[in-house]
Amino acid sequence: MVALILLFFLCAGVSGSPAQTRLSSFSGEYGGDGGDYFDQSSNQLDGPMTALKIRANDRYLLSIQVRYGDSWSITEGSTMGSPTGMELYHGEGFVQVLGRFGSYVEYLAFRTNLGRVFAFGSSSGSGISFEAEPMFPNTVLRFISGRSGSSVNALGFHWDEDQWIETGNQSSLSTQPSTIIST
Ligand code: MMA
Repeated sequence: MVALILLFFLCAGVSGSPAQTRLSSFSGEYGGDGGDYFDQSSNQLDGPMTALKIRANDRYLLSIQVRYGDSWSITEGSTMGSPTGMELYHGEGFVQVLGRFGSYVEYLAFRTNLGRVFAFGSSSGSGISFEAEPMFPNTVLRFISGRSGSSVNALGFHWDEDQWIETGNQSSLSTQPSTIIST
């Protein structure tokens, strides 16, 4: 009987918490199946995304490196030549990624909750276009996964809450197309 009562409370504890909503979602994977799989989920422990460094040639992305809090991830792809970078403000996060891919990731344009857009790679080409957005409002890009070798074969985008992000006005911003800043 004691065991039954215990079981009841255990089950109630698991199923009776409707307030605990899931806010994470995934977009992707966009790209080809070459290279090796990588996953930066554990980099989230260093903090939210704060900066990007990307290398690209005139056809596709050669590398991607992400800063989480104050710590840079390892470089996925090639480390030859100099990357182009961008930094987020405190309280700013990515709310949309537009891109194009074939066997490699060819183009990426990151849009933030403040409406800023940062584009990398060649904006024209024959690849397949994609538009990645979080499923839940007021969530942002928390980490990436994908496939890489000597270049960036594929990317996936993992969205979730970020305690530092200003919430409440994301939907009004997300309908506004913004200028693409070429890098
Ligand atoms: C390597 C290898 C491939 C991958 C390319 C581009 C040069 O080959 O990892 O599988 O497609 O790099 O990343």
